[in-house]
Amino acid sequence: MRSKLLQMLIDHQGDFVSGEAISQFLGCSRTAVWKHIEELRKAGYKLEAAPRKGYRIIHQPNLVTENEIKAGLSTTYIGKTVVYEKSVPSTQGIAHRLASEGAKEGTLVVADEQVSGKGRLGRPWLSQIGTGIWMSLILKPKIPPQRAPQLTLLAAVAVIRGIHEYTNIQCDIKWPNDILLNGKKLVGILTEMQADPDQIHSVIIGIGINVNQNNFPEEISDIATSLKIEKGEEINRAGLLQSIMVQFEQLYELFLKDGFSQVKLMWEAYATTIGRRITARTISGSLEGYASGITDEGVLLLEDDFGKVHKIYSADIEF
Ligand code: BT5
Repeated sequence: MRSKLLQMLIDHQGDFVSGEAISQFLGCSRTAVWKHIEELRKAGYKLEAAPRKGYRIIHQPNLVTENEIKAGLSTTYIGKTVVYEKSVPSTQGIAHRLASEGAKEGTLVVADEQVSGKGRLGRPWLSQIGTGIWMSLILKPKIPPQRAPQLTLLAAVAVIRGIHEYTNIQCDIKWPNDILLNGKKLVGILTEMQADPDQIHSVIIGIGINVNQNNFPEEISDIATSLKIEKGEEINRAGLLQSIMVQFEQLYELFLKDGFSQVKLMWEAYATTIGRRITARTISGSLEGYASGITDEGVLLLEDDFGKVHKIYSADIEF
């Protein structure tokens, strides 16, 4: 109910909405409206109340709580169930637990802070409080487990398009899971799976987006950037998150209906890795060569100096 009230006030931004209109819209008493308004104030909203005029929003805090994400979210199922926590070890852990307890497809776990955010191969993901979008999305696609990596690429396209739609900033993709802005890392994506050899139970897509950081801890200050650093202004995190959910749902529906080919074309259009000379550092050593493309499974093809094509399943790429 509070997210409906919030959406109503946001839709009338600047204008008063009468207590009567709100109580009719929500189907509750004027006293209940007043209680909800007080709750929003406690959450950091500045709301003006005027006799005979009603209420209006003066200031919205930059939050990613359930109410903010749900207010005005125009998807059917992606991000429609939100589990918000202020501080967690990692949203991935919570999403894994919820998935095995039967959470619905599209359930989104979001936190303001992760104290042990995870990257790939046990690396850390630094997730400072209140600055980024740290989220894990639960999917239950009926596809063979070998196709799950395609969802990492789909997620990257969804995030790029969502960021562009909301901020007009154009980023690019570095295979397989990084989104870069002006050559620095803006987004990391971590895909994990609960599956039997021939059947997926859940795919957990973890996405970390640097949004409003002014600076970073020393260990990543040379390689990381945020939307605020590049754009010079603060970005509303819930608005951006909604924009990404909308893009995600459209692409995911396309993927389930028509397969990977269209998503692959979009991914290739955003990828700076393809068509360049690269070094791929894998756990079994380094390979140098020309990145000629990706396969339908999202595997990177690297042609070495002897013309031999190698399939790269997992690696760090350097240009
Ligand atoms: C990734 O790993 O890029 C995947 C990151 C996924 C994070 C999300 S946040 C929500 C969900 N919950 C989690 O616990 N994880 C997911 P990888 O490619 O291994 O990159 C990790 C490397 O990126 C680190 O070793 C650092 O060098 C760098 N790094 C760490 N934090 C960063 C940040 N905030 N911004 C940019 N680079 C960062």
